[in-house]
Amino acid sequence: VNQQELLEKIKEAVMEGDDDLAVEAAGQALQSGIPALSILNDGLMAGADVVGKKFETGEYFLPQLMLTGRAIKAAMAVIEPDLKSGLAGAQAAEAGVVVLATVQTDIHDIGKNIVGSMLTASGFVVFDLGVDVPIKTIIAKAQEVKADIIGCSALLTTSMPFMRDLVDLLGAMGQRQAFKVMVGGASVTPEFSERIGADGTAPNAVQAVQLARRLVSQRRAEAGGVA
Ligand code: B1M
Repeated sequence: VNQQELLEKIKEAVMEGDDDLAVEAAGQALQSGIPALSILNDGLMAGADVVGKKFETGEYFLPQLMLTGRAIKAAMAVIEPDLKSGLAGAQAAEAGVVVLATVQTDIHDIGKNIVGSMLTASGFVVFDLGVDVPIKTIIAKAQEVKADIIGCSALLTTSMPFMRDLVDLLGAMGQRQAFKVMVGGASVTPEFSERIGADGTAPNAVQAVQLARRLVSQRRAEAGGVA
């Protein structure tokens, strides 16, 4: 079987919501030398996209969405160690403090969890508040732990406006400069991030780590060049 076929097999396992097959195919793909990030992006997320579209058009229903979620989670357990070790140089010094949450009304957490675990593997201290978290709770935690970054995830377009509300609320509290705000999730685009006044977004967990590193250096430079 060639690598393209293996990625296709992963995609199909996700589409069928078959967690055993997803685990088996992810393992085979790793063994054949496919990078973990490609398994995530071109296999798991590609399959999720197809299921999402079929759900939208009424061809699939909620149970299929749930099985797909389960299959992605199962395959993630296989590729996560490789994803983490692919991250260049976990820093000895604390890379930064991140408060992470899926915003209120949204319970999707697979992507957020991957981002959280990649950040942790890269030396960040991550406070993961879970799903459906009110923006006030997120801000309060960020203040409590003196976070460098507030990271918000949302997959529902109806949840995304809460990210804008969070940025606005920080502004109203005179706290906008206190934290960098990073947003993400399947429908979040760089344009959206800019429009709501966030500090950036990333399409996947590896790029989220790179962004977080950039934001922390910016923040430390702004705070007076103390790196
Ligand atoms: Co839901 N769902 N779902 N779902 N679901 C979507 C998001 C949807 C796009 C499917 C579709 O119709 N096309 C659609 C939203 C439509 C819209 O808003 N326009 C949808 C819907 C409608 C719903 C319900 C409303 C269905 C219903 O009940 N009628 C319901 C919502 C419940 C709620 O939240 N209140 C619902 C429920 C569910 C399940 C619970 C069954 C399950 C989630 C299980 C779980 O998370 N524990 C589920 C699933 C599995 C999906 C799809 C199929 C896959 C999501 C996923 O896990 N992807 C999804 C379709 C899709 O996304 N294409 C869909 C894999 C994951 C690795 O990718 O989360 O994008 P992702 O994360 C990536 C990047 O986005 C990025 O890095 C991650 C890793 O590389 N990233 C960040 C994520 N967060 C980041 C934060 C950052 C930076 C990067 O900085 C802080």
